[in-house]
Amino acid sequence: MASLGLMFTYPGNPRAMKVQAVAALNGRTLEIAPDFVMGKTNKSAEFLSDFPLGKVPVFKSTKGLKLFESGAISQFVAESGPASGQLLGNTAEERALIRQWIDFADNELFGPITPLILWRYGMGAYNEDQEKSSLERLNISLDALEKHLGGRQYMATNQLSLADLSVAAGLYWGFAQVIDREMSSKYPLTSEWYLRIVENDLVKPVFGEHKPLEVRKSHP
Ligand SMILES: N[C@@H](CCC(=O)N[C@@H](CS)C(=O)NCC(=O)O)C(=O)O
Repeated sequence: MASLGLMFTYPGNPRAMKVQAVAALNGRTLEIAPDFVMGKTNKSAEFLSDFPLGKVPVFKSTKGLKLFESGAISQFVAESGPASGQLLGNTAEERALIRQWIDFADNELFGPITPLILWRYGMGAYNEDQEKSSLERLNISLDALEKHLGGRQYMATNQLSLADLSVAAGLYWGFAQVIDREMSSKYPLTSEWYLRIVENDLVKPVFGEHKPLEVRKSHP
């Protein structure tokens, strides 16, 4: 089947993985811009004239639609195939619940996790106050997920939806750098659910093998 379009991103970007997993579940394909260089391509005049924020992922559809924000790109890709009902919801209630978890992932997971991982990836300075407050925020979010997942297989409906992919993408860097064995043992349902999503047959080739973090890096 013809490609839906071209996505610009760097390798290992969970926001782009979310989009690619949506495509995989929907039986659709999209291309990844082959020569993209983070910090260079996305700051070039040509890129900025299409996408002034200079952030990735961004997407150009084969029909010329230009999209930034991974949530909007995911929605477009989800709408473009036979699993759109599964991914986006079949009723007003399902669509609202799925949207709720998409927003939760952006605000309550990417929000606290980003400052926790930046210095651990060597991309910023350690700040003790920020580390403490971000960990507190992350624990509140994980407590909420753990309570919600009691008796549930999936985040919003009874099948894998964009809610699951968005929350898994939001936790991807967290499980890579922050949520180590000790921390994840406090959140068994969330940890099991995360594996259920990232090890789904269609999702796994996108998210890659999950390698549990033994002990997170402590402050420098
Ligand atoms: N809300 C946006 C966030 C995009 C974003 O922050 N992307 C980062 C990389 S993961 C970026 O491109 N940063 C470059 C910059 O801020 O200059 C989305 O979901 O797409």
